[in-house]
Amino acid sequence: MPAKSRSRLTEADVTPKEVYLNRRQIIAGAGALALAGAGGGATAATLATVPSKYSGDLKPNTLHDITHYNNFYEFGTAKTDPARYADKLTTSPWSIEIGGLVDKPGSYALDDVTKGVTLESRIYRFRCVEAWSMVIPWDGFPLASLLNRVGVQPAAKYIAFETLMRPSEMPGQRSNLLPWPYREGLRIDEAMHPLTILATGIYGEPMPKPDGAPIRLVVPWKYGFKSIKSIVKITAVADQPPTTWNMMAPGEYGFYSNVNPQVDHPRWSQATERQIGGGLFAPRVPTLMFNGYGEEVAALYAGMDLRKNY
Ligand SMILES: Nc1nc2c(c(=O)[nH]1)N[C@H]1C(S)=C(S)[C@@H](COP(=O)(O)O)O[C@H]1N2
Ligand SMILES: [Mo]
Repeated sequence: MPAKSRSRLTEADVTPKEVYLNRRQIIAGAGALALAGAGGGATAATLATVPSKYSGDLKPNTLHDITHYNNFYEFGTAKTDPARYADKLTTSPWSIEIGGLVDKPGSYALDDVTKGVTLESRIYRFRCVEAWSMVIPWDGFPLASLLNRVGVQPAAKYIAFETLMRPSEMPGQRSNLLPWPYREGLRIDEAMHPLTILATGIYGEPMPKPDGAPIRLVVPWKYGFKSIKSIVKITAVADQPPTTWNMMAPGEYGFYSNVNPQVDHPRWSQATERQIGGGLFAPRVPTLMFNGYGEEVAALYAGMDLRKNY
């Protein structure tokens, strides 16, 4: 289980600006300038968000942890590379090409995607396939609401996503570390599930660049790599789309990649996880089936062999 709050923090405690500022002031002691650089949102307007019933009673990691321990290979493979290099990324203007089997295909400006949308504060567990975890207070909206607006056609069985390809600003893309652009995909019922969000912020501020500004996917019951960052393309398709880590190592990273403590990665156990921010001597904690979201999502996989469909 993720750290339960000793002081009974809930989403109501992290959403208000005062609390957020308190966190920032605490973090400020550890380097306010570095934070502003990495976060990129230090002077931007606070987003208006409403609490969500999906947040539960989780204690979020600090913004410093969330923006300085990242996987974003477009900026390098070290956990600190995104904090060092992502500030160069231009995130405005930004548009998303929405196409494939939809009624209203087109290139949508980010403002049009978010206009009139209510942002919710979703405090989610986040479990990387590398067996570390965090709790992140995302601000976002259901992917389903966007998909419904563009009208997904019945023939569409999957949704495919792509990250920006811009080697001039993303130094990792100058090597062929991964087959760029980074690609991910969901089955249509997973994409439409209310827990699946497009996030545009964290802690009430615009999405920090190391976390996938300006807009990224968050699928909390799956390993972190499914939650693709800095999205520029969303396509409704009939067949299961190719996805980056599955292309790289199909025996290690399946298309589904649901968090599952009973199915080990070929090279390490998935039974437990290390909580980032827990300190050097914090014991590992058990990993939960579907990352603790089984009540909401287990039915999506009824009758499927989760060892085969890992
Ligand atoms: N475009 C892109 N998206 C990505 C990645 C990446 O390298 N590139 N890394 C993934 C992995 S492995 C993880 S664990 C999460 C990390 O999200 P965070 O840095 O916001 O915690 O982003 C995922 N999305
Ligand atoms: Mo990951």
